[in-house]
Amino acid sequence: MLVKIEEIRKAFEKDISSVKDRASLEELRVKYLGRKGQISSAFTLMPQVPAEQRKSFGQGLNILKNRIEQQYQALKASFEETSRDTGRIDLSLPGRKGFVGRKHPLVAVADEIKDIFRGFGFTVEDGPEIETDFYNFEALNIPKTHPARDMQDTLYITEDVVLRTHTSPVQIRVMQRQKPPIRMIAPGRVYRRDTPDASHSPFFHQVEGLAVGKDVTFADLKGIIQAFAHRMFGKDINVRFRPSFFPFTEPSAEYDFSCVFCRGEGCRVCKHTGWMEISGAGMVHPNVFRAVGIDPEEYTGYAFGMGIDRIAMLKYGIDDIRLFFENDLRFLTQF
Ligand code: 2NL
Repeated sequence: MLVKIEEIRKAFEKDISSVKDRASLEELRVKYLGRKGQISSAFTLMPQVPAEQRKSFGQGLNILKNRIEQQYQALKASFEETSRDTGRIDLSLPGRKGFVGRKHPLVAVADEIKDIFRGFGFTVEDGPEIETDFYNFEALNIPKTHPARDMQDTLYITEDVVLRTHTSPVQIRVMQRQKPPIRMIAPGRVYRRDTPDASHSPFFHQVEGLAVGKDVTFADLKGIIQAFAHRMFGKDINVRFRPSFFPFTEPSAEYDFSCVFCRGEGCRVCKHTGWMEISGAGMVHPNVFRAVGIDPEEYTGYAFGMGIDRIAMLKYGIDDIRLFFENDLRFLTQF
């Protein structure tokens, strides 16, 4: 009958050597250690074993049962260990790509402009997009007869309430509540009554800057605009100022940057002038100071504007402002 034990041992050795996964290991356990498995059924043969062999048969079968148990447990443990990297979850596979959002190009450019001016010691301020006639026009020395006040150009909510046409009202509010020195920018959305085309949109984005102090000069204005151009587009960009007129500045100027595409050589984009118009600037008009209770005999200041949409179009080479507002993912995912 000891031959029977030897048969089970050999069969087990053979079977265990072909176990490749958890399923075949489980089959092995059922076959040898299960309730109706090889070991259990061998024990049921005990009564037929001759009395003198019964003891050693029982002992031999118990030893075999323990060995099978041990080998089974060892193999099971080794499967559990390797399952961490080769089991059902393969951690070496590349992850599934999630949809990650990104900054809208206008937000990216606005953030860049804000960072540059923060570096020059300017604060970043904001204010309401719905303004009264006083903040949007009157305090800025814009006369009642000025074309900007025309229903053709401005979006009116009531006779006295408008969608702001520039971010200047933010500067007016800061000057009302804060004593000079002031160095600030006001970025934000502005509105005009315009029919949309490649270069017009009924809303767009502007940054205005303002510096007020005891002896702020036009040279300071030129220095800041020059330094901004260098930071934004590179050290080889030149800046020029041309005389102009605005009711809220005196003197007033328009300023140009050398073309960011041909770097001033002349190309199709700059119409072979080497220059690109950016916006306007000037020294704050005494009437603006009077409207906010700052003494124009004691203080001077400069102010400037720039279009965020325009700068973003130049930076990325975009030829239609409407692309910024359509939110077509084919456009937005390029940035
Ligand atoms: C432009 C460019 C400009 C200002 C904005 C300003 C603001 C205050 C006082 C004086 Cl509170 N000026 N802003 C000045 C010059 C130009 O924007 O071309 N606007 C028509």
